Amino acid sequence: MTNFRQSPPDKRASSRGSALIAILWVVGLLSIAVFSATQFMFVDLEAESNSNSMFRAEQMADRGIAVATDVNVKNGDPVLRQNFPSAQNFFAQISSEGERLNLNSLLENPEEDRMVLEELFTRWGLRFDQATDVVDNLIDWVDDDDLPTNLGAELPYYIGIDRPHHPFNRPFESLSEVELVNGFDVVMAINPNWKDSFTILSSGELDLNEAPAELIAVTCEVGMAQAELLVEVRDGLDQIRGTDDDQKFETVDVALETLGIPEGFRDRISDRVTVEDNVKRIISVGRSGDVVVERIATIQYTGEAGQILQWSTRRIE
Ligand SMILES: [Ca+2]
Ligand SMILES: [Ca+2]
Repeated sequence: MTNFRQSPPDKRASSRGSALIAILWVVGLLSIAVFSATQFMFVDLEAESNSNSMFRAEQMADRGIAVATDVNVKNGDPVLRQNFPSAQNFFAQISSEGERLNLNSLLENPEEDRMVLEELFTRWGLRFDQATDVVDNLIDWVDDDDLPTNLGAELPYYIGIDRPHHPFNRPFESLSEVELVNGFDVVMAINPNWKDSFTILSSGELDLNEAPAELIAVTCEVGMAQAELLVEVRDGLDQIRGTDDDQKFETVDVALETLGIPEGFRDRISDRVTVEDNVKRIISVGRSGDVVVERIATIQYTGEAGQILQWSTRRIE
């Protein structure tokens, strides 16, 4: 009897137990479903927040460019660095496009100016005969004839290597085109950052108020010690270019005198240099939260009016 009486409650307990397990399963499955849905929602929200941050960072960078394009604003002016709520800020810098060598200008008068390129390439580590060959090829790429310069490469040579549409026989339209020139790969191999020394957007001359010592030395046909001395004088006490204490040269003649070039030799150099290029490069970095964007605008000024020559954007962080 005792066993009989005890038996039904056990069955009820067992069926209640099974129901409980079933409910726990359902709750478990629901939790997984809710968790997954929430996860999808988080991923969506995160993607939306990233694209918002990207948009805001670009807006910040644009503000920097807008401020820096005011011709009265110079490097070091506090307006070029501004902070805003919600971890948003920008920092803009202005530099002269003439701080680099204008490759098209140097190839316009190869008789006078080819030595600038040969000197630079040998300084980077090419043998003189290698440098001469590369410069011959560069000249032939842009000159409008089909006659090889010394051992240069013109149409017949490129046909021979199955490139019948080269050379272009016109000035370079981008620095990427330079990589197509026969033999230029030796320059790229010896200096992968070669593009940092060149431009095709400047007015033409090297800006002695902004160029690095190496480019001043090869352009002005002086030693590195003389070029470094000019940079030391120019960059002021803090030795940083683009700050308040810079000693900018007012005239090319004064700069060439500082380089120790005798008066009689200055004429042949002065065509290659300037102390002010009206083409400026503005680099503006905008941040919104964790997203950082760099915009570069190259702008040509006529008086206070600027015309954008090139515009690029990249995400840094
Ligand atoms: Ca040619
Ligand atoms: Ca030629």
